[in-house]
Amino acid sequence: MGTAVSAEPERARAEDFERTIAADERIEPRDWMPDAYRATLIRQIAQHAHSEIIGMQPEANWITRAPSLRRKAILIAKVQDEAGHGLYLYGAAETLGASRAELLGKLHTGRHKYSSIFNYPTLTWADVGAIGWLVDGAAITNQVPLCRCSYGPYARAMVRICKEESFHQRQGYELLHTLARGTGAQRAMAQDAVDRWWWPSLMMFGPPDDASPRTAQSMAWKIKRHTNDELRQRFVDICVPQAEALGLTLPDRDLRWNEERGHWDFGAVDWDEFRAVLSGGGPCNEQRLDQRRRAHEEGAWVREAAAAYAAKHPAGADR
Ligand code: FAQ
Repeated sequence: MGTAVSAEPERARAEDFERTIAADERIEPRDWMPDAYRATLIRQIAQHAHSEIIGMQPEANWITRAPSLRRKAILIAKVQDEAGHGLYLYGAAETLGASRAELLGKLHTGRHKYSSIFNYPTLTWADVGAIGWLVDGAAITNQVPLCRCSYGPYARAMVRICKEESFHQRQGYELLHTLARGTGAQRAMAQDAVDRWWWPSLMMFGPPDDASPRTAQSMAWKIKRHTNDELRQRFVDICVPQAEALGLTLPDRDLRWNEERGHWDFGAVDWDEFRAVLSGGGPCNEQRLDQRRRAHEEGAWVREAAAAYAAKHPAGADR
């Protein structure tokens, strides 16, 4: 009897959840949700937030060496935007009951992943352009569908993030466009950057569909709207004509228009490299995490001062 009484509201709440998902409406923080849905969102949003703040490092490497004041100002603004994206995303994860301190702890101890792409080095100024064009381009392709994610706070954070990412993508494209029309050495630098960033950008979409353990359930919950391979293909289709317009080549001999499919065929991604980077063996994994931990430790006094200020001035007290 006792079980029947407590199981009934539980079943009704689960049905309500399923109805909301089926109707393409949003789940909000106070709504009931299955534990696994909550855990999946915390995992994905946290990995995304970590990627934004770790992703500040490769580009920040070029702030002091940007070739003009205008380029420096643009780059500083972009890197600041990435910090803001991290903030919105940690905020969205907090609505699910995961504190920022706990999530950062998991990043710093290697228990949480961040995007594989940020474990590659930025060797030349052209890398800033290649990151904007390809990495932000891949991020937008992946993230625009997340604006329709079933979890309200994540979907709303993504709307603003995508607007900013689209500005980032254009600045990268414009930077490469300038280099591609510059001296022979500048053109060669742009081409070299595209050669190095192309394949890692394709890896950003995650493993192929037949090796992606999370996709089926995340699509059933309408967290993901497309599979990893669908989005990877969309990205390739967008990039090929853009590369042509830039006058740069993509480093893939198998790129060929497939009339029947209406898409570009492309070569095999090196999934061994992807797995190696994910398990800590990329060129910069160690450097990125060391730098992140150091920044966190050096920022301790700022967090303490902010907490002391907040304790003295409770929200709304001075209004
Ligand atoms: N790197 O079954 P799936 C940016 C993990 S933001 C590392 O396919 P899922 C902006 C995956 O988490 C870039 N790990 O998993 C910017 C899972 O791990 P787990 C970040 C990866 O979740 C630009 C396991 O492999 N964007 O760039 C990667 O359904 C410039 C199995 O994979 C987001 O996070 C990878 N590439 O699909 C900032 C977008 N791929 O937890 C600065 C939101 C997969 O089971 C400068 N996230 N994994 O141990 C997503 O859309 C999804 O989580 C996917 C993966 C598509 C990344």
